[in-house]
Amino acid sequence: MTQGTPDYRDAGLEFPEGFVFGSATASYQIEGAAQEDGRGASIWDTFSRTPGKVLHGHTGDVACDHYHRLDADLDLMQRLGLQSYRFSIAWPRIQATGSGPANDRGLGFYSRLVDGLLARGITPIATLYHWDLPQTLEDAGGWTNRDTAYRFADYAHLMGEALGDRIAMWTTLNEPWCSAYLGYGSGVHAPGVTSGRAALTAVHHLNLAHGLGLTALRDAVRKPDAQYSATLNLHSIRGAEDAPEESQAEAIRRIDALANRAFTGPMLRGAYPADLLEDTAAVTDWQFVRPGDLELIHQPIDVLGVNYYSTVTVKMWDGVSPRTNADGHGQAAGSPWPGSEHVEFVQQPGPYTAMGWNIAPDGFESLLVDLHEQFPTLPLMITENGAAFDDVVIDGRVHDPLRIDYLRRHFTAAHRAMQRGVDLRGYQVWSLMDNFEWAYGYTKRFGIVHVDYDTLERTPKDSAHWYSELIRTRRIPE
Ligand code: IFM
Repeated sequence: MTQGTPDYRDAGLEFPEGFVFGSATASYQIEGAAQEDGRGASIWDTFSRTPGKVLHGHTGDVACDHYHRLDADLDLMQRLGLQSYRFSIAWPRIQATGSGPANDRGLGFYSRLVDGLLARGITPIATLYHWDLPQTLEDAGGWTNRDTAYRFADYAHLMGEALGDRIAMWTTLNEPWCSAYLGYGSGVHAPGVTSGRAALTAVHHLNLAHGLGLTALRDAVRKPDAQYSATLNLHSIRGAEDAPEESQAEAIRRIDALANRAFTGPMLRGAYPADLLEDTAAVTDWQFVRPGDLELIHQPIDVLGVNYYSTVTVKMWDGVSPRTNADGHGQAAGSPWPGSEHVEFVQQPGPYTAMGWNIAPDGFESLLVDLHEQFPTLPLMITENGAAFDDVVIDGRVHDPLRIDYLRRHFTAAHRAMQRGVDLRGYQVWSLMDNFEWAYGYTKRFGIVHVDYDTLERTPKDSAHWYSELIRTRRIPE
């Protein structure tokens, strides 16, 4: 914290009635049962089996075995007092190859999940795409192929028909930044492509999938009060103080264009930012944007989902200091910043989580306030926030004071943002349980519930009890 910055440990702050407290997970990270009931292969099945891509060769084959432990996990959510549960649907469970009729056994699982939530008084929030693209679609080009957006719309329609009578809030995509830039740019995520042009092509087709998917959902859903959203991991960007002001401003503008406005522009304003097109002109001519696409993408949404973990600090590379990749996503052969590879991500002051990400609740508050200023009438929902730490079970308990402190400070930041006028509707803590953390395999624990990967036993951590108390009282506990 710099001098004069609050420590974000205010006690007793109260959240308003109607604010929805929940927790989040994603299909590939928890379900397991990777070959069961007609599920097809996803790009993460392929990627995790490719030597060297995921730490220790971990895969999602078993994960938390949530697929087989559904009822017990639902009971756990109820015991914790969750008011909402944000989960994602594995597209290859519904359409093994990414097209064609829906697989009834796949639908059956999500139908039981939704019914189980409703029976326990927990509001279902469903994400259609949290990175597990059917491998067959990737074989045809994945998100670099325009057709994938149309396949996504068909899948969205199937889900709207099947669950549209019960889902309270739909999210089209989770963090398309990761799908595009980590999947096709740096290659640290599936499918592991390293091409700036492919990454930007994927950005557009993901945006198109969002628009087409929303339209298809709206067409199929028979629940008039259902809400529609997309979830973005918007970057909270700071300038490196040791750099000249122009260097900071230029670096911030470039990263903001690639990370944030490449999505908020088309989705919320109906246009790609002119500076994004200029910055990336040497990488692509954006001819993949066809006439009429922006109208298709620019669909009304009810809520914008925001995922926040930490900040990034940038300056223009001065040719002297070694280029670091301190953005928390690891070193990679390719770049996740097409056209702006000369922006330097500098080491940020701690403290850090086990991911090496800096803990910065002030960056959270400013991101929310900034979003509200840009889109004053758009309600927001925190669809992910949380932290990984190296937790251990001792005598049946997991003491995780660092996670409690992280959550306390970020709930405080969210509350402060609300005091400044931000229309924040709820908060889904990442994650309900420890799970498969993508390229890090099972080595990073984000859960408020500990999972023993040998026995698959669940143990609520101290943070889970702390969160239960927050939900029960609507006040940040002392
Ligand atoms: O685990 C991920 C999640 O799948 C997407 N958002 C960030 C989390 C932590 O890295």
